[in-house]
Amino acid sequence: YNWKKIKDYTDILFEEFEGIAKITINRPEVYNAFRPLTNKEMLDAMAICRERQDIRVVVLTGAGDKAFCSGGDQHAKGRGGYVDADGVPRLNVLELHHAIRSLPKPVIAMVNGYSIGGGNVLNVICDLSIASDNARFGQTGPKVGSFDAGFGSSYLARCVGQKKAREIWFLCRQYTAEEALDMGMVNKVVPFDKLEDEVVDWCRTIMMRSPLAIRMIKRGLNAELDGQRGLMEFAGDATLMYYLMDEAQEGKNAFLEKRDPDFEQFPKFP
Ligand code: 2NE
Repeated sequence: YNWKKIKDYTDILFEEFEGIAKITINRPEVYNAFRPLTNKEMLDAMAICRERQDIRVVVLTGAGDKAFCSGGDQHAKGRGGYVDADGVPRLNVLELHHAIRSLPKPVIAMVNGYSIGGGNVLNVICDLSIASDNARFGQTGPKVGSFDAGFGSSYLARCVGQKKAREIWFLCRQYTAEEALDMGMVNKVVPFDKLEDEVVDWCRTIMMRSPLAIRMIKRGLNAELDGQRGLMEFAGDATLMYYLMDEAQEGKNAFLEKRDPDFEQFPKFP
């Protein structure tokens, strides 16, 4: 595939091909663990994906054949969070969780190896997950002094069920790609050398579907878990669609023309 660079970063690669944006965590020496800078760069890339109308699907992956992402970089973990050059402890991966859920376009995890700790939380939060047969999944928090009781637990439980989610977090074991498939943590498993082909194929199929319909489905599925914030985003898109209608234009025009609006002319559906 003819991936073209969108922007230069330190910790990630950001490329595009035929409407697909690919964000690759590029820290193979630490199995693609993230530090605050990595998350800051992924957030910047996600913001570009949101703005650019020609980007229809986003793929998240890791560099190399060993790991998708091994979670927070343990070398950067200080007191109170992960620490970069500025010395401030942060947990800004949570902002990335929100960006993935809030992006009105599908985000697909292309899981090319270990999907561990906060890395597996990213896999879980993506809308769809396609894994290579060498991938291994698991949470490590209670073993290494961490936990994600947010989407990393609640949405995981929506995917695999409450009992399995508790097992995954309480025991901190690893699971094969086939086990992850069986429990609903990924959508499909393919041989490693077919992984990108499969993901591009899924992206191409999605891009033949109605973007607005997919956007509303994502909003609706999110809203169930996201409470008032989810409803706000669902409602925001309802407003977007209302603004596309003559009825909304009439209200604005009447104000600007200093007359009463004529809403009688519009259909009232049963
Ligand atoms: C991923 C795993 C299971 C791989 O094991 P193995 O034996 O195949 O490889 P190895 O030798 O452990 O790792 C290869 C290199 O990558 C580094 C290692 O230190 C090693 O480097 P060298 O010693 O050869 O120089 N590496 C791997 N993961 C790293 C990490 N997360 N940070 C820094 N360096 C890392 C095995 O490596 C593993 O279990 N990794 C740790 C996974 C982990 O516990 N992640 C953090 C969980 S907490 C978290 O992510 C989190 C959260 O729970 C809530 C909010 C935010 C974050």
